[in-house]
Parts: sequence; structure tokens; C-alpha cells
Amino acid sequence: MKVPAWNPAVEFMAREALERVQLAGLRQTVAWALRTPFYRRRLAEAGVRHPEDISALRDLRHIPYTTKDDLRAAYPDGLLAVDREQVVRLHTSSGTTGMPTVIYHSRQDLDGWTELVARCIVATGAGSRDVFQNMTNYGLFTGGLGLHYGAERVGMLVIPASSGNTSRQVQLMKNFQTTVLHATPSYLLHLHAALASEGVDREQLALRKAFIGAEPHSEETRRKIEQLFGIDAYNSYGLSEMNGPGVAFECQYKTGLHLWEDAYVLEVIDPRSLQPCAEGETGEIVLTTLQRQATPLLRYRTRDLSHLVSGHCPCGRSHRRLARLTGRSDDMLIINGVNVFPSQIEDVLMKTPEVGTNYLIQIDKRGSLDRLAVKTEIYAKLFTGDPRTLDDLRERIAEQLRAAILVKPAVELHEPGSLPVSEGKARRVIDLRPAF
Ligand code: DLL
Repeated sequence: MKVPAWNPAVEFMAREALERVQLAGLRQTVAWALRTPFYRRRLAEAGVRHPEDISALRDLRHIPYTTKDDLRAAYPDGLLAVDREQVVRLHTSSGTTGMPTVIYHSRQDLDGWTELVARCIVATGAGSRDVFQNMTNYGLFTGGLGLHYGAERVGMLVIPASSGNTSRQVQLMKNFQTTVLHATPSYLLHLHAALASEGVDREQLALRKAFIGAEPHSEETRRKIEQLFGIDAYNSYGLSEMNGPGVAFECQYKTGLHLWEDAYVLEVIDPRSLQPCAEGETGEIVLTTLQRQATPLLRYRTRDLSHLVSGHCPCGRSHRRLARLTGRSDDMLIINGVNVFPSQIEDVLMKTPEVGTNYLIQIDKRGSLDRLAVKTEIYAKLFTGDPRTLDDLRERIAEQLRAAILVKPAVELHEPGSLPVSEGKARRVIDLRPAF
């Protein structure tokens, strides 16, 4: 297979050269960071007062971590490292607690971000001949604008559809013969279900690929999307604090997500001890920006869990790969003392052929015991009127979940389209247990 690449000189760069680029980027980033009150204080505590105090990449280890709470405390401009005049855009996120964080971008920052996204797109085999329908929100969310500029730079025909309005999405796909989609995986599953009600079938469309990300999803979900649409789906990882999409992406071989190491230093740490994980061990991803002027971030704790994939990718890129993200260190559920990740539940559901495209996990409390309910849509043809079919299926799913997560949930089977859908990130877990 020919390996398409947007920036081969960087993407296939030898490791030693890449590490030299990283060291130069780190020194530059420290210089930028020292302009902010927040990092001046933090770095001084770590004995770093000048960029030259960093003599090797391993010196990064002496710099304290930056957390989401630090970003909140620095809101709105405690982390701004350039004159306001140099800033051309900002993205904010409100997060689950509603406390805002902000990332500022200079013109150079936006250009760097666009280049990273262009690399991701081309690595999947997509290019200037493609019609790209961008079905993620354009606005403060970084998915819309991030992919938009990358796709334009590659020369794709971009349809800035934004999120929602499913029947219009279907019409656009059909009328303009869209070849590449960008959406959250949960929205793509919903979109597929909507095709039939719009009277459109797969053969009337020209779809080849989809970029899916912004939320955790299992390998089985990817496979389901690929089979339903008859396309290749590529996992895309990013977070607003690191620009947004364009941090790590799968190439055509789909053997993990290449993280662009000329733009970020990647560390994987044990979230409890905060010590580095051994290679291949799952831990929290910690990232340092190397090219971002306006809001440099040093050792940012993402809370996302993954591990490094060992060995080399057949594509030949030297940038290391992250395994599919299994969730966040803060999304682990504790159900009667047992640790459960929502991704484990999704795995079981998506392996069950009768299961449709949407599900919900609900936890509540009766007396002192937690109760777990898994609500899932199944295909309409299964509602035959014979209650035994449904009882058997319910029991089978509950048993498979028990084997995987050690908790036997109550399983509810729902008709297609009856559970709530989200146009952006899916909200899969509803925890009704009273807070302490
Ligand atoms: O979701 C940026 C993005 C947009 C990525 C479009 C990919 C595509 P935030 O809203 O700040 O930014 O959310 C970032 O979403 O820390 C992860 O927990 C989660 N996440 C993002 N991509 C993936 C993925 C965007 N591929 C947070 N798999 C991150 C699992 C993901 N989780």
C-alpha cells in the first residue's frame, strides 16, 4: 500500500531528529510560558527561570503537572503568553462542573493546528478529491473549526454542515455525493438509523470514510459503523486544551493513533502515584505543547486513559501510537465497590448482534445498594410479540455483562429511536445516586 503523507519530512523523521525538534520546542515553550504569571511562579518553584535551564528532554520531569483546575484558576487570562493584539481566536469549554477554561490562539498557532489536522486527514488516505461533510458543531467546540481548516488546507470540498438537523445531513450527503464524514461515533450510529426514514439507502451515497472521535467508543462500535455504512472509520483524538482534534489520529493501517510528537511531548503516568508507567502499561496521558505560543501548557494532565502501542506501524511513521482510549480516570463508576468503566459495557453491547445503535447506563441506589440498569435499543424485527424471545435476549445480555464487569445489571430492551440522542458528545451515563 502506498503511504500517503502531508508532511513526510516530519512524519517519517528519525527518532533522534524528532527528539532534537522536541527539545528545541520545549525550550521555546518554556520561554513562552515564562511570560505568564502562572508559569513564572510554577517554574520558579521547580528551579526553572530561563529556557536554558532545560538541557535535555528528561528535564521535563522536574516541571510540575498542570491540571484543569489550574486552567480554571487562571481564567480568563492568567495563562496568556502573548500580547492580546496577537491573539486571533479563543475556544472555551465549560466542562462538567460549568467552570470555564480558555485556550487562546495566535495566527501562528492556528496555522500549526491546521497543519496537524491536514496530516491526520491525509494519513487516512483522504485528499483533495474528497467531499468532506463536517457534522460537528462549529463554535466554541473545537471539532468543527479544527477539521474545517485542515480539510480546506488539504483541498477537500468542505461542506460546513455543523451538527444536528439529521434530515438535512442526509440530503447534503446525497446531493453532493459526500465521500468523507466527520462526526461523533454516537451521532453516526443515529444518522444511519435515520437514513431509512429519509428513504435513502447506502447505494445512493458515495461514502468512503469517516473520522470519528470526541468521545470514547469501542472497537466494536467502529466495526459497526464501518459495516452499516460500508466505509472505513478512523479514530481521532484531541482535546481543547491541546487545540482540539489533530492531536492523534489513525493512519490507513488502524494500528493505534499516531500522536504528533513534534507538536506534543507525550507521557503516560499512573494517576495515583503520578510516576511514569512502564511501556505498554495503561495510564493517564500527559501532554506538553511544543508549538503553541499564546497558551503554552506544560505537562497537562488530560485524565484520559490509554497506553503506548509497542513496535513500529507498517506505515513507517516515527510518531508513537496511543491505543484506543478506554475512558477517563474520572469516569470510572464504582458500583457496590466494583470498578466499572462504561467502555466495558459498550464492548459487550456492541458485540451483541441484536443490539441497535443507542444505549444508556443508569445507576441509582435502593437502600444501601447501588443498582445498575443498562438500557439498550434493539432492532425492530425482534419485537415479534413473543415475550420469550425478549426474555432470553435480556438474560443473555445481562449474563455477558456480569462476566465482563462482575456486576449483573437489569437490562431493558427498547425500540429503535426511543432513547435520547445527542448531536455532539453522547451522554451515556446517568448517575442518580445521591451525592454524599
Ligand atoms: O472533543 C476535540 C475533538 C473534536 C476530538 C473532534 C476529536 C474530534 P473536548 O471537547 O475538549 O475536545 O473533549 C476532549 O474528549 O479529553 C477525551 O476524554 C474525549 N475524547 C476526544 N477524542 C476521543 C477519542 C474534543 N477518539 C475529551 N476517544 C478528551 C475517546 C475522546 N475519547
